[in-house]
Amino acid sequence: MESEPISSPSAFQHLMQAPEDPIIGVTTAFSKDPSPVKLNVGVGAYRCEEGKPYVPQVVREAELRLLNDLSRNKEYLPITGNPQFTGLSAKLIFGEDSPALNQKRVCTVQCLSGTGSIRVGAEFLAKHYAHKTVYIPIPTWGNHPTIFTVAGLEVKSYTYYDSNTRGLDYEGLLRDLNAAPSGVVVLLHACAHNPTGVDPTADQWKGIQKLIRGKNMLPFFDCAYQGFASGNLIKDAFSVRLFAGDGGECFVAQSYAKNMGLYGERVGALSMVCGSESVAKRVESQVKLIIRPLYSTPPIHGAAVAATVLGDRELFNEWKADLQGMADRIIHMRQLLHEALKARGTPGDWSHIIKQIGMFSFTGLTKEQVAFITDKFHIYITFDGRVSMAGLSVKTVPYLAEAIHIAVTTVLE
Ligand code: PLA
Repeated sequence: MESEPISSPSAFQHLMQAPEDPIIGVTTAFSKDPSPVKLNVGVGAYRCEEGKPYVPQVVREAELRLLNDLSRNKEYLPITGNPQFTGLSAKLIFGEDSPALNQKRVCTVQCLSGTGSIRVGAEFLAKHYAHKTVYIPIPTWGNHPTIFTVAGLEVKSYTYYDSNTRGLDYEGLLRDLNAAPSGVVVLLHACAHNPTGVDPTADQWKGIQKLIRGKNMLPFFDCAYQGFASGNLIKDAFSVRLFAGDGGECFVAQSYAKNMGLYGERVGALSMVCGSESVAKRVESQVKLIIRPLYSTPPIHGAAVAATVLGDRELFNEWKADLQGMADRIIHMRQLLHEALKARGTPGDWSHIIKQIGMFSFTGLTKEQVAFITDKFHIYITFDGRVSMAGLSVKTVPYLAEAIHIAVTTVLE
């Protein structure tokens, strides 16, 4: 006979049901939907033309090499991670001939993908930096304010996007950062700004650099899409190299989730460009004290894969070609969606779809229109109207265009 479960009072009775994450929750809802026509363009995850998750061939090759190398073991990595990986990551973002690297002013540590790298950097700043405020763009990736807040920094914002022009509000950005106190931390998206797909031009970056350096602020770059914006790793590192090359200090969080397709492997790095070699050494000793009680040491596998690709000329070249292919496919999806909307005569100017850069299109769809599209068409989009172009294919573009057309023509804004 089965005994009745005993219901005892819980110490957690007072807990409220927490809301789903606005991005990850979209994938959860998508997974539960039984519809055969469902489409997930919420989370930024690259899909191949067949709509399937994509593992680059170089990653498979690197994994095979690692598997066959019987000299490899499973011992703990150092607290700062795989030294081959961190060295190669720093070169990838700062460039082979980077003065900061040559002067040994950079401390790079392996962290848990982009999120973990930003978090470790934020924890470090909350503990050791004189100013406890970070300025983030409006809008920005939804996790940014939370990461900095839980680390103990005060989060303030600066103007970034102009919803009328669907472009950068450069004047607003300069105005807000000018009005901010000297010395504060400023979060910048290195390229392919999420969610807007709007990046400053080279000249605008120089203007931002002048302002930030003039006010002795600390730039903190989130670089989650190197190679995904233009298809070119060097081009996409322009903003970071500009700041790292001017002799000043900056932080850079790198993620290999998107550009190497290593999402769930959690591969990333935090680089702290310091004023001198001796400061960089002390910074490294202190960042270890942050990491050790958090997760002790980072995982081995993903960083070994990335290091194998980055450190082998043949694999590296193959990866570059693959990146170009992924970026080109995304650009093609932009063109197709734009054409499909124009062909339907969908009201509005949709040229921003082809102008925006990177993985996402910030469509301008309202919350209500998104809810309508998800409800009627089983197409999953984040509520801010951001569509992951990397989740589309030649086959699914017309379906999305149709859904957008009907939503825009029937749902009041
Ligand atoms: N920074 C930005 C700007 C991002 O868009 C993301 C991921 C990250 C950092 C962190 O990625 P990582 O920790 O996996 O390296 N943004 C995704 C996924 C792709 C997510 O929200 O977690 C997005 O759909 O916005």
